[in-house]
Amino acid sequence: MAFKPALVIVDVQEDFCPPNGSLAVQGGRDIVPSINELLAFPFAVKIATKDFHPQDHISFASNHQPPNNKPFESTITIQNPLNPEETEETRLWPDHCVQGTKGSELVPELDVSKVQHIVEKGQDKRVEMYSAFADPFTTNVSRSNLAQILKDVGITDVYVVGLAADYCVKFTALDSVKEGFKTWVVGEATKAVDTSALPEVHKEYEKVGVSVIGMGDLTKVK
Ligand code: VGL
Ligand code: ZN
Repeated sequence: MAFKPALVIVDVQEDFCPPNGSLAVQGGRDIVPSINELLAFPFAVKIATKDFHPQDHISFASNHQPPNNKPFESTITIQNPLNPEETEETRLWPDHCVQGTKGSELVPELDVSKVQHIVEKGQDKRVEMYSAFADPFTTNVSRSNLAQILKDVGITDVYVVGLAADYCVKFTALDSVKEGFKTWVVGEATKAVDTSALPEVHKEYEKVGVSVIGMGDLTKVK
């Protein structure tokens, strides 16, 4: 198959960026110049994703009872709504990226004029969905149209950038492999909630064949 690359820009939204984001990732805004550089490259398709939650989303600490409702600290067990025997342990967060709020907007520095599709995710209040493709349950409860967009264009290779490296970027890259795409993460165009988690993330990438590359390693695309 001929090389046909896509750029997937994950969740570069106000709530994930300093100074005012409710779930600000340190240095989150600093990756935007690199992403804009990538947006000038001839990818076959360029997509931006948005975490896009209802106010009553299960991942918000504010929707749970004390004492197990501390943002960044508490974890809860989520049951697959379609199969109660399947469960998932997940972390609680401050309210973030609520549909219709300023915090849910893509940051204005991002050159969205070069993006062809905006994919929203995380709308189902019952499940956490870090991946821009689907929630983590075996019988997916919620799927976005991302896989369909990429398959319709005949994409072979997916380049993932954005926020956050240890959550939505990670799970989007891992699902991209599952969907059959050769998958690359541009390290300089991501930032992590917890930098100390990155060695473990990179090990998971190695296991499934995701390659972490630098801005200088995109000669195939250019
Ligand atoms: C994300 C935490 C909660 C992300 C989304 O975009 O990485 N992290 N929701
Ligand atoms: Zn979220």
